[in-house]
Amino acid sequence: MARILITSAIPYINGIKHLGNLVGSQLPADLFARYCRARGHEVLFLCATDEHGTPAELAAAKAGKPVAEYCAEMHQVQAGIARGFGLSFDHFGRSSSPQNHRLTQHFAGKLAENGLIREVSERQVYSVADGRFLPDRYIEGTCPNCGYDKARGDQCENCTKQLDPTDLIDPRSAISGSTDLEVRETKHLYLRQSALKDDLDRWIDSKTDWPILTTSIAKKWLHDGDGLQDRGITRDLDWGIPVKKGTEDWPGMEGKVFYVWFDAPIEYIACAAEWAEAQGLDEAAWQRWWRTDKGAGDVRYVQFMGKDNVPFHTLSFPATILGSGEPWKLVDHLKSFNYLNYDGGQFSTSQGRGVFMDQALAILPADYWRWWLLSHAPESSDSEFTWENFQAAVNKDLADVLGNFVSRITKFCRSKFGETVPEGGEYGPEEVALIADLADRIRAYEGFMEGMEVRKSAQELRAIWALGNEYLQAAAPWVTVKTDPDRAAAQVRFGLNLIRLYAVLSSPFIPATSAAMLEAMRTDNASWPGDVAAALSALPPGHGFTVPEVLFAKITDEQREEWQARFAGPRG
Ligand code: B3M
Ligand code: ZN
Repeated sequence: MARILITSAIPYINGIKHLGNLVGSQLPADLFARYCRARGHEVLFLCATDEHGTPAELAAAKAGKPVAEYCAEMHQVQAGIARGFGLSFDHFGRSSSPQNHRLTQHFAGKLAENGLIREVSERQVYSVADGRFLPDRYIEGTCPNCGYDKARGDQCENCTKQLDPTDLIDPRSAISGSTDLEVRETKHLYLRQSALKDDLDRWIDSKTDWPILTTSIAKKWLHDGDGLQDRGITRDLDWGIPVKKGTEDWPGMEGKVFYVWFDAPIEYIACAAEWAEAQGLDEAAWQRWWRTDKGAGDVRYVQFMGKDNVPFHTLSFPATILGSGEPWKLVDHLKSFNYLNYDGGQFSTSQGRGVFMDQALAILPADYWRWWLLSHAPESSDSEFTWENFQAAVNKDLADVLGNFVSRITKFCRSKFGETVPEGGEYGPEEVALIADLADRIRAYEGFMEGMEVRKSAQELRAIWALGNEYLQAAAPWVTVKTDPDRAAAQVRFGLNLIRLYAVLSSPFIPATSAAMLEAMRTDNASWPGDVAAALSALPPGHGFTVPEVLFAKITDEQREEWQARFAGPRG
């Protein structure tokens, strides 16, 4: 049994996330967390809302609410939707928590003590029309790196380059659209990332098992152009974590807050502290996950995120940790994703384009979405959601293959043997051969799941389901029963045991359906099939079961067309 710390990138508070956000971090993180728990590992799975910075301020202003109130409400909304999708966080925290305030100020203090912070009098964009400085996201313009004309002041969405607002070409205010911008003096703190370049380089080189997508992005920003640049970690905003040196005031920094990307990853740590508090546990309980001097030396830490978040997790956050000089845990494996596109274009929060998490749950149960999204996860390249593809995958994989198998075997048993696992007969060569095939495939499935190869895991699981259908088709107990009822009894017993096995194996992908399958089999034996032969005798003769409701309804052409039309325009 291992101890595994899992974090998903923490979603911005500024609205409900779309399916592209979900599949890029929270959902695959949940898949992995559920799998690790099913294998008996001790897991701490954390996520939170990212509540600071201009996105929060802008969204609160748009909603006409004070920002603290807006964040508290949206946190509840996002938490409810996460539950709806079966995201099994041990804690869903808030980056605005007191724990994160303390830790963020603590890290800043340590970095200053170690000479890694410099104060910079900087010239910053001031909007005359808006009467304020315009930090990062309040400014839009053309990316100096790739020429994209809607780049934001903090990062270009198109090429992922981290930017400073003054880098933008033809800048304009995102609040008013005004181009009447001036550059004025203001004082800020910079994290001397450049001083940590060699440490970061060595650390990334030691991560030989990281996905290429992850290391290539990290290496690019370490070595391209001017290499790793020092980053401003403070902003002229009202909402955020006040700039302090540990618990002490920071002269000259009054009225300023830390930059959202400085405090957001620290929330991964703070979230563990929030979790401990919510569980009534002490400091040691969360520190054993995060401090290598307090027991976290044997923890494996895995992060999940979209590719645009990789530079912050491979460079900025590790710079904070390394620079503190304290024994905090660094990430061991970083799984990153490309983008999911929507029906010939991009999902877009700002343009309301695509399917959002609440809308998805309103039309179909979570498992339909979980299955499609995970089996089409944008791993090696971007992938695309189309309604045709969604309909085809649900109808084939879930309804025809898995659902149909469960329904056929349980209904047939009920009609011939009643609602108990039938007695009589022994497993023969067909069953023994299938056990061997299943064992091979299950070991392959485990390998893919451990390696976080999401699509390959889904393919393997689908193949495992298909083996059951092929078996049933060949065994044909509805024929056998006429001539050899004992043989038919053994076949049906085998089939019913396969349902339990499938429930266990499928639980990371489709947890609600798995639970329904176990309930129908009237068992809470969800133990992982180390010994496949033994697993297929877990339900003994005479064990009662219930024919379940239809597990997956097929999506009709009318439904598909209706949804296609409903989601064609921007979210209303
Ligand atoms: N909130 C960006 C995003 O949701 C950002 C991630 C923070 S991870 C520490 O994609
Ligand atoms: Zn760009």
